[in-house]
Amino acid sequence: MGSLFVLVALLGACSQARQRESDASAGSASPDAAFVNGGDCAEAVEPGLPSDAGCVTSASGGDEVLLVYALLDEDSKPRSWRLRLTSDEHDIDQPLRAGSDFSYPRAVGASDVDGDGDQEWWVKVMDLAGHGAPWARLNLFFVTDDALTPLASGGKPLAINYGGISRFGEGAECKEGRLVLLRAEAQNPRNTRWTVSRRSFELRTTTALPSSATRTHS
Ligand SMILES: [Ca+2]
Repeated sequence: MGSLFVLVALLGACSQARQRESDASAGSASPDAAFVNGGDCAEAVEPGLPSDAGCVTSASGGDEVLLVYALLDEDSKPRSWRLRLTSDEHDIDQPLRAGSDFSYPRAVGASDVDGDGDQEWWVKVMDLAGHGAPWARLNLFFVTDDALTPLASGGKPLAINYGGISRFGEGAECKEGRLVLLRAEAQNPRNTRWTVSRRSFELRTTTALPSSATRTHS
């Protein structure tokens, strides 16, 4: 149970067949991102971005491209973050309320979570530390009118955690039109007994409604 598993669950199982294998950045953070949390930002080279933009990551799906980028201060550090979605249909550029001095947001990938044929967008909004391993929190953005709107539950963006070590992991999957948040935890020192919890949500446009919660032991 590791981060590879949960990433596959997020970006594989939630994707429809039309997501192209050739989309180099779909399914993962941009491999060429030349910055680290808390570090200096390289200036943006992508066309159409402000002159003070930097720390750019991208994801693509079909003809759509999502950029996550920062507006930089005079020390090449982020002072705010933005999302930009471009395609034949969309030209959206808006604030992204995420990020801190030690946690820089990134574009992660695209998948059609609700099965309506339109892409939704995974964005890492926070880095977490747990069990000595990197952990991350994602939000899922839907394209609504001329905006990117995060999937929400209880009036807040739904936190979708992923990460893992040999005996504990979190992730998500799509199952029968629902988004399911997963957590698995070993119950003995040899990792031969596990408890897996599943919290299932129905998707109503951009609202995630809790529908069931189960816990199984194996
Ligand atoms: Ca969709």
